[in-house]
Amino acid sequence: MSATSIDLASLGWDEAAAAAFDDAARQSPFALVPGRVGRVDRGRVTVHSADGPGVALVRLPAGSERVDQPTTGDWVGLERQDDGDVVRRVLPRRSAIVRRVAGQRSDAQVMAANLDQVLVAISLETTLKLSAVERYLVVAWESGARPLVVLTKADLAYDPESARDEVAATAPGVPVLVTSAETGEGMGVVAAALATGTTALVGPSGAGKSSLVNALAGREVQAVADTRQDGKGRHTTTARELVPLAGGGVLVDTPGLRSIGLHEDGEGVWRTFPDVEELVVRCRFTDCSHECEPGCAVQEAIAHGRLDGRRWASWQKLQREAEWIATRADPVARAAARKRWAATGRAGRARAALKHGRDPFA
Ligand SMILES: Nc1nc2c(ncn2[C@@H]2O[C@H](COP(=O)(O)OP(=O)(O)O)[C@@H](O)[C@H]2O)c(=O)[nH]1
Ligand SMILES: [Mg+2]
Ligand SMILES: [Zn+2]
Repeated sequence: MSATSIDLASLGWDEAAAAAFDDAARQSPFALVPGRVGRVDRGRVTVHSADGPGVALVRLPAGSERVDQPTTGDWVGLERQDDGDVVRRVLPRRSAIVRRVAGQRSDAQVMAANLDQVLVAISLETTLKLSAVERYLVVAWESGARPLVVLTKADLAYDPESARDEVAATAPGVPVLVTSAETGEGMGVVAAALATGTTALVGPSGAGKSSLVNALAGREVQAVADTRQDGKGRHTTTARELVPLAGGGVLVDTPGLRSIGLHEDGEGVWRTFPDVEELVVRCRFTDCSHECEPGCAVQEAIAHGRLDGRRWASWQKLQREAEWIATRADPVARAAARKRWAATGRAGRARAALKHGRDPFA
């Protein structure tokens, strides 16, 4: 345990965290101090507390499930023992990026917790994959935090501005920033956007996440992949996963956030595709497959160039995937979902109707 005392606020401590900690401390038979989880290893975690970072064992109350285990970004109640610290409580999460590893709910794996923003890093070095942007945005919205897209390596791009416009059109309501860790372009704007709260960086390996963290921190806190001939970064083990920034704000950069899948059939898809959902809601046919019915609002929009066919296909794919994941564990729900897929989009329409305060089954 280091002797330096640090301010919990620099770790993202706020009133909500304080209230959750007071609750947990009152209920616990142990004397607890607050801390925030950085790195997680098997049975041991690195916890940042007022005394600095330290390794702790995890001993949660009986009956705790896998989803209850501490993860990067969690606020925990720490018991100080003579021979080391013990995590006794994981405080309730206000948002989280979750990966479902198997069908059962108890197998869900929480990758990062208590996020205010999710930064989707996309490299401009290679051809833009808009469907990948959409997939990460679904995951970001699903977490309960606000998404933000950062296009990296602008110095290697032929036309960064038109790439930005293309992504902005694909990400309605989401800020899209262009940066280069190499030249420093756009870095001030990103720093300002991340100056409050906790931001997790997601995106493919090699997108430049660790370079972004280092540029923002103003020092080498994350290992950056060696440049490879094929232009792809390779996975490098990272030492720091919770990085407080000098100007405020906390960054979360973990290797686990490179290839996250969809979690469940929540709001992520319609938040990512408000334009598509609106068309689906407007379509006058209750059982429309939106494929070939004359007068279908979706097909009309595609025909008139108001909806990109690529984006429509992307919505269908993510929508089906989300429904499939949500129903894997439950054969009855799965059968119902299969029926719904026969009339693609009905679920989305129902959700959108609910969102607008209408009867989804009217
Ligand atoms: N030219 C250029 N290279 C970059 C930039 N950002 C990252 N890179 C390089 O891209 C590779 C992958 O970067 P890294 O930060 O490790 O990506 P991560 O896997 O997302 O963490 C490394 O070789 C970096 O040096 C940039 O803005 N410009
Ligand atoms: Mg990295
Ligand atoms: Zn239709």
